[in-house]
Amino acid sequence: MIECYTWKTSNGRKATIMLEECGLEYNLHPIDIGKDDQFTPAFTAINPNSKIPAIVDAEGPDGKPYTVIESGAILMYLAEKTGKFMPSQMAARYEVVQWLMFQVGGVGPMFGQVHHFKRAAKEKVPYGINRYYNECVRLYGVLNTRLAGRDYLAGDISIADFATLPWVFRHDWQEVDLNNFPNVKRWYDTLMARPALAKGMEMP
Ligand SMILES: N[C@@H](CCC(=O)N[C@@H](CS)C(=O)NCC(=O)O)C(=O)O
Repeated sequence: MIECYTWKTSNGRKATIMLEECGLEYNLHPIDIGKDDQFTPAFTAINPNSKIPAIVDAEGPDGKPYTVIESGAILMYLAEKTGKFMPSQMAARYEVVQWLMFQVGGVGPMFGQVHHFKRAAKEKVPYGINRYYNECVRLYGVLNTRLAGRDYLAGDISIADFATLPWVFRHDWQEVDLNNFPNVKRWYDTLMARPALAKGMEMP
């Protein structure tokens, strides 16, 4: 059994999407980051970085409980555990890893800053809003080009798609019109129509 500590955020949803898509059994532990649950001693014992998501796999690699923090690492761990959503052939696998890293190092942090400056910041900071919004729109353009003539980001559907989807889900928060990125929109609609993925989005 897997214990999943998460909340209804873009990073948090990656874990439940993957658990649902893999058909794994798990117990959901909501960590309400709005109420600072991430700073409790019980949770920091699991993730000393005080961020969701995190999982604890009772049947880890050596048959012992194993903790995984960082959403990208959780996706890779579950892909390796199940043999799903990441190819074994090296070139294909690294294509998935590249687009996973593109999300973890680019889409996540930049889109996250757009959310902050447009929605959360107590003062309106035009420099911050413009800087991150422009980078966000640029990244949508990269995704749109990548998805031209492709169903998914890297070969078959993979953890790269599961990592990116919950960030694109917030296009309204980013004030980005998906109609301006038709390949992203097609990809987004295809993924959102998957029952397991939709359940993973709802779970936290
Ligand atoms: N690099 C981390 C980032 C995780 C992260 O930023 N999680 C946010 C929610 S999306 C969080 O826990 N925020 C609570 C806080 O910063 O106090 C990952 O990918 O798992």
